[in-house]
Amino acid sequence: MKVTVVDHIGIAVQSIDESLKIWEAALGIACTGVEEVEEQKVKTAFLPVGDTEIELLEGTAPDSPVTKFIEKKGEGIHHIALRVENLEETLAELKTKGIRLIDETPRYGAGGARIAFVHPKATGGILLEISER
Ligand code: CMX
Repeated sequence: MKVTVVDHIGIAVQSIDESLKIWEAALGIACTGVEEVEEQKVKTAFLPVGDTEIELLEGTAPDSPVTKFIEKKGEGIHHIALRVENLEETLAELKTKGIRLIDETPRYGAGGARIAFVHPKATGGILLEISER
């Protein structure tokens, strides 16, 4: 497997509109788009910084992973996404190494990426997204 870049850092927020007052208005990082990913029950806002992005995540349902995360831990860093060259190969390799995966096959993520999650229990408490785009 080959990790090429930190694709994005996902931040769980109560309200994207409120958070943009800090990330966009105060810090001057332009938001290039907002997208709802129905399957994940989240609304996402993208704020590119150099080769990577800040991704603001707002839950769209009470059982959204992001809504549940905020209820339990409060707003904050929700996941780190690493981009790889070949997602299927990477997942097969991680499985062989006994790493607990949430997704054994890729699914659709924001921004047209193919993604899969590694369980936080396998990574010392960090929810890891592996993405290919
Ligand atoms: N980071 C670190 N730990 C997390 C976590 C996160 N984002 N979300 C949950 N956890 C921890 C919990 O604190 C809990 O730990 P303890 O057992 O020590 O208390 C454990 O994982 C289980 O959490 P839970 O609240 O019982 O929730 P679930 O097991 O139902 O779900 C998880 C947890 C990670 C499997 C689920 O949130 C998931 O499948 N996430 C992947 C999908 C996702 O997050 N999508 C949103 C982003 C989409 C996008 O970027 O496109």
